[in-house]
Amino acid sequence: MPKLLVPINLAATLLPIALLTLTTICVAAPDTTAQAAPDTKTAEPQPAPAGTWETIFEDDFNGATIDTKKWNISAYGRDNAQFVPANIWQADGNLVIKTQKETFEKYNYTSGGIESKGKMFVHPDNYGGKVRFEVRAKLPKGKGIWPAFWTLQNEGGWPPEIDIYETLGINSRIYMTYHWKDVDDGKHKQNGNAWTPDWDYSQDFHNYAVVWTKDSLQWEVDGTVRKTLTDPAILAQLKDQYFIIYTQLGGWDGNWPGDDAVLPAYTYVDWFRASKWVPTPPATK
Ligand SMILES: [Ca+2]
Repeated sequence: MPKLLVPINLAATLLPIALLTLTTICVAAPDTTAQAAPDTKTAEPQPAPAGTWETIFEDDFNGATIDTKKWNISAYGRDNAQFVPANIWQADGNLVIKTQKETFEKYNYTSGGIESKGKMFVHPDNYGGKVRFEVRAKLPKGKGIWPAFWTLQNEGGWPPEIDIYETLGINSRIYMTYHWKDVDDGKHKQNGNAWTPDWDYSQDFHNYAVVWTKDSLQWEVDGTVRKTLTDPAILAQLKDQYFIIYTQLGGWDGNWPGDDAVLPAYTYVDWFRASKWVPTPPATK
């Protein structure tokens, strides 16, 4: 590459805001090394291209009622609880999910959830190759409680599945998992990690997100990457994904049976957003 003729202090000033412009300047500068021996060095690492996240779907949960143009309200029994619409509502700018001890048919507990099947779903192929989905939530704690923000195929079938967060009420870990079908025998496989923050997810709101490209899934908590899965072969199973926000009872690692004394428990979700990555066009002269 020709020698950069921009003073270093000026370059440092411009670098964060005009990398692409600088690249243009670099290429256009007079080549004072033309007579030198060929440069056999390997290419320098380049910064990630600049760009912005643009919202595809969002819900700030600030209205008086749940927006059923965006969400279906869950009303089915699953694992240890029946989901009932009465347990989910909006108040004080949040989606609220109540999980309680209450008999409903064969279930001894009720809880609630929303899901966006047929209403809000994404695939990176339809949004420039890179999408991100995120919620800001405050999650309940206590033995037996199992909140999750996760995705399923809009066309139906399982797996695959992306679990952006799951928590078990018995510990402080954030579980981040991908589920898929083995490419050889079709059996369910999963790849999960549990990250333990130095804060308590039940004490405040935190942001939980996944960035999805055809090559990788990247889990973020409060904007920091906590898990990356790079495997295009198994990620190719993902079709359009819709979103589920709910609180279940159960889980693993001894979280069930639960402790009735921690109920009722409340999950709060401040907002949900799905975005697409839009690279900044190269600067032109
Ligand atoms: Ca809100």
